[in-house]
Amino acid sequence: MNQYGLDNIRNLVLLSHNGAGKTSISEAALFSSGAISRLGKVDDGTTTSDYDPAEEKHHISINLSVLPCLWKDNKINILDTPGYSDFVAEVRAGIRVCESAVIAVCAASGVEVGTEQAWAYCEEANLPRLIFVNKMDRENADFNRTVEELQSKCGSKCVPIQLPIGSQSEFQGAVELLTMKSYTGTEAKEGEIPESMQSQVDSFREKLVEAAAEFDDTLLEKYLGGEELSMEELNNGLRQSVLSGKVVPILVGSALKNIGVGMLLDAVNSYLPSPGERDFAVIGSSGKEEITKPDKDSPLAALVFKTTADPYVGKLTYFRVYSGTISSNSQVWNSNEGEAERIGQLFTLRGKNQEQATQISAGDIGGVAKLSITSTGDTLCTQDKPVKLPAVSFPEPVFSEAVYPKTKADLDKLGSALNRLAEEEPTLRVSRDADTGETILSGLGETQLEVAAEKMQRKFGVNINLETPKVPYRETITSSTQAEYKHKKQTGGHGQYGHVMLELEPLPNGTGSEFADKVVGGRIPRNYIPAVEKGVNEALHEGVLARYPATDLKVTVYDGSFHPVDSSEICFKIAGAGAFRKGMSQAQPILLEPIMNISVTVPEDYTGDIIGDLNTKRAQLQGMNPANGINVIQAQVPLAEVLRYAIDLKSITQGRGNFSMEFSHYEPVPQLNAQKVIAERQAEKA
Ligand SMILES: Nc1nc2c(ncn2[C@@H]2O[C@H](COP(=O)(O)OP(=O)(O)OP(=O)(O)O)[C@@H](O)[C@H]2O)c(=O)[nH]1
Ligand SMILES: [Mg+2]
Repeated sequence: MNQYGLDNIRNLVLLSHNGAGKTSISEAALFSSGAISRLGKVDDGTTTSDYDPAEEKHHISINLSVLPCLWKDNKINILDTPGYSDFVAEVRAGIRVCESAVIAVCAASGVEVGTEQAWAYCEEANLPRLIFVNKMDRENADFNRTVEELQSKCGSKCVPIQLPIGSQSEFQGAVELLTMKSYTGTEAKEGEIPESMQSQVDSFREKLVEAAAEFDDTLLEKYLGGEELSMEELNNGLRQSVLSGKVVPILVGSALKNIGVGMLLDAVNSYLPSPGERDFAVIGSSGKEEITKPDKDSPLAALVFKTTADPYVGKLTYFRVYSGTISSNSQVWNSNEGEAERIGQLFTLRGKNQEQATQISAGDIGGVAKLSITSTGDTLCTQDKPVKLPAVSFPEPVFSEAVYPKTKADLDKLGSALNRLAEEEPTLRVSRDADTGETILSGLGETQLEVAAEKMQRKFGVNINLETPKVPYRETITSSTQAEYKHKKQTGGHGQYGHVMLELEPLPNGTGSEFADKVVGGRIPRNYIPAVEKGVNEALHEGVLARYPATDLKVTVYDGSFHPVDSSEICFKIAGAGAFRKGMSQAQPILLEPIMNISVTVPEDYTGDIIGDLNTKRAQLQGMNPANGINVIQAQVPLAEVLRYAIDLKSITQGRGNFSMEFSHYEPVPQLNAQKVIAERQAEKA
């Protein structure tokens, strides 16, 4: 497979709403091209793409897979992505390293949220693309309705270049509108266009020819002049329109029955760009982004877009070469780290299978094991011509859970396992909450974290439970008071004596705690004051309501007494802490909770639902910014109410919404909620 380069490769990312059939399409493509000899099935867990045990178990894709196949004169690197939104990082990585896309749409469900999302990503990345209307064999499959939905949601540039022959259980194949040839069955046997379809074929062909001619002035003139356009002219016209993003051809088929997938690959070869046809951006030593022509004889520039922990070879790095060539057993320069990296044996990958390669050159995708300094997003290049390729942009984590190891042995391995996990998945973050002491795992959703926990168990042998993170409540006082505590014990010989009088006053929200000393006349000797302060500080860690840290208050020691023989530092520490606890109980203590600034971005239609939901969460609306059909809703909301907001937002908007959140300040917890928190805390401590 080594002689494939800039002109005869297609890097193709498969995108869709979850379950529209990407993995089945890629499996059928591998089978039709002879890359595999047995057609696997998602439902049996036997596809080349979904080889990860978690994918086999859940029957969904979780990881990006690279699936090369040879089709006629080209090598097509199919990048199969997950449709489930928690794994969107894999989609972003796939889009970043491909020149073109195929969006799969289910002929029964039509355009779904994930279809719109995929479309938006392609528009953003400016990717020439095809649409494959899949599952034509299914009950309720309806090609015309799906095309209408596509045209109304994605625009009239979506144009069918095929029409299905039959539908649902009668689905057999397709008529190609440009060539006017009809193909049926898995073997794509050529046959007659069914009589009943003739007028429909004519009218759709007319529209397609118009679209093919529209963006080329000479063609358009010929067409308008009533001249017949040659097949070559039509094909070229259509190709140019697809490359410039003015036309998106719609094809049709059934991946499960392997009908239409061969024709899809033909269309990929005919209409989608090769790596040589797409310039790419590099950031040179000046720091500026420049657009460059790909060239296999230029110095190396390769982007690392994925890192996995492979059970056999260990750390496995996937890269896409943009220019130059990378060779096995060589040395390259990692420009992000500013260090040399040793390259061992290179591979081409197909799902979990690796084939040794001596070189991977411009336009192609490869893998290498056991790199030491390189991580996802880095550029590999040469030391004398260092460049950086813009990295993949990944979304920020929005959903967190606390990680609890099941046993002591799990605890010991936890840190390193979590770090390796985060290395594989750029949207996973590990942190420690200093207030609650919990280890927090953050990602894009509940499913991603569940899968991550399974992976920890399977790959690293670490068993964990995931729990909703604790809220870092605090306590404060609402009135001033004075309190006195005398620690006095007479036990046999040497006694114990410390006597402290404190004044407690509330401070403004967010100021923290202060300690002052107003003792005069040596009523407490100077050398014992630090011990009093230490006692107070220790007591501050656990307030009197529910043992949450006390804050926003001032503690002044103003009097006390001592005993020349029995007093000691420890006695004054005990007395300081005792006086503080007594004072805090007297000073009308209350519970404080963290309030977050939340910003929710949704299509305008969801505004009412979002606000209604936020109202049930004790939120205070701060503002709205509707523009272009999108509304950004800003509010302040207690953290306790939005610990699982990622899940709520997804269910309200079917995944069409985004949000971000940051800490704002602490506020008193309303009485009823406070009682509940205190009761829960007491039960927990007991
Ligand atoms: N009837 C029918 N079922 C199909 C077809 N293609 C896929 N399926 C079924 O649809 C389900 C999902 O297919 P996948 O290939 O896993 O879809 P996917 O887009 O890769 O799914 P995710 O990766 O999880 O987003 C499976 O049960 C497939 O067997 C088709 O052409 N016809
Ligand atoms: Mg899949």
